[in-house]
Amino acid sequence: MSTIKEEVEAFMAPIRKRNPNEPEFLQAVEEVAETVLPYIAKHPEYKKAKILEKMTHPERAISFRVPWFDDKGEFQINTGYRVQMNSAIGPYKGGLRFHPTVNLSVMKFLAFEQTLKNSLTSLPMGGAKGGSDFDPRGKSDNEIMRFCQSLMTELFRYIGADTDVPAGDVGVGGREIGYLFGQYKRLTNEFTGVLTGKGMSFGGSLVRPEATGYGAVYFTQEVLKNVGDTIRGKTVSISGFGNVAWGVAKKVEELGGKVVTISGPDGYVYDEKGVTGKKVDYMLEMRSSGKDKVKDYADKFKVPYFPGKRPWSVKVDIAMPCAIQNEVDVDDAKELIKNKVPYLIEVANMPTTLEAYKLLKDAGVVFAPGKAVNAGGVATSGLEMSQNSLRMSWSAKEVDEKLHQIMIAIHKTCVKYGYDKKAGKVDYVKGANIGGFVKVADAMLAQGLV
Ligand code: 2IT
Repeated sequence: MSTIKEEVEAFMAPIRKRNPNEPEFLQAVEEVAETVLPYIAKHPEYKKAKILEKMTHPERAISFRVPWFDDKGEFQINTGYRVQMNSAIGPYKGGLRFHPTVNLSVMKFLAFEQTLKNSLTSLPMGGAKGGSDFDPRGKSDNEIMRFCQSLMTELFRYIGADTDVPAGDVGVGGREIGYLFGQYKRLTNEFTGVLTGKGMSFGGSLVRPEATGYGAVYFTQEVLKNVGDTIRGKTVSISGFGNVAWGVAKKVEELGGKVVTISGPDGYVYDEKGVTGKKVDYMLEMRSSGKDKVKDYADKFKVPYFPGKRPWSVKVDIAMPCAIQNEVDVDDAKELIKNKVPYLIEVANMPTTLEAYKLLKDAGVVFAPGKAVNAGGVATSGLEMSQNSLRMSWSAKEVDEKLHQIMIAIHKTCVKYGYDKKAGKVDYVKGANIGGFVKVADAMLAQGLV
């Protein structure tokens, strides 16, 4: 009998060989393999059909040139991507990211995570991700528009309301979705629900802007409830100050908790009194300024600012990384453990390195993975698709209630597949990975060798 470690190594060896120089993708696959392989061992039908192996091959990975003129009239070129990972349970679905760190590895890890995440939502959505290494920082509105139009001029031939439905992610918000939608409509002469996160005047859904953050806090509520605890009175550290961090801050305040940090690429701010009220709205102002830094918050509200630092050394009750992959490393994990932070709730996609996760787990920190916690964003995109198909729109209350129920159900799924009787606690990583895997795997089995 081989150990789990040996089994994971044997599984990973050909994947490493096939995907050299793709550390993020390999990291995401390895984390899933560690928990799903032992499950597959008890389900020979998945093993025989090589379901998990197949899931690591994108069904299609597209990369293309995106030429555009900047405001000085200079020629600029970026790379655009769309990785269509898995369409077993529905049309491809997942965000577009504009960020200088975007490359094929990042796209593939995100598309792989998205496949399991979308399955967890219980809605019929396959997994995809796309974007570009374009850096929106400091770009004018016209430059953003020209870039979006050029990207869509190539992307439009691969997507469609029943084929692949992109949305926003880091660096892509309502403004970018508007420009992308306009160009798609112009090229195809069709007004369809081909993108989500649209403006309210052209098919968007209420609560979609708040959904990722709200969903994350609803999930956190369930995690706490499960151990007889609540958010009321808890201090929370968050990283980032974008759309997701904003939604988290709003909901934490509403439920009586207190967010005490936000961060940007320039450093973090510590606001002992809490990021509340007008200060939450100011996050949006900072975001739309395009400056990508949080020092302005510290200057405006006269709170301490720590340049070049991440917020994980602050002693809090709940740490919620909301920014980007691998933003919590081994040193950060040691700080969190030293400060006895009881909960690490991932809100970004894979914000914790594999090594940091293992340290936190061994130290008994309750750890919830991004693919479960942040699924409320894409779930509400799924609700936007439903509304577009119905040619109707639901009230904010209706959407919020559906979102809340979906997050409660995802938590239940995590408990179902992740509860460890011997330890008397839930392994959320295991629960989310197996819970997401099963539905996709069953659909893949049923559809044969495709
Ligand atoms: O990571 C994510 O789940 C997203 N960026 C949202 C994707 C979507 O299709 O709404």
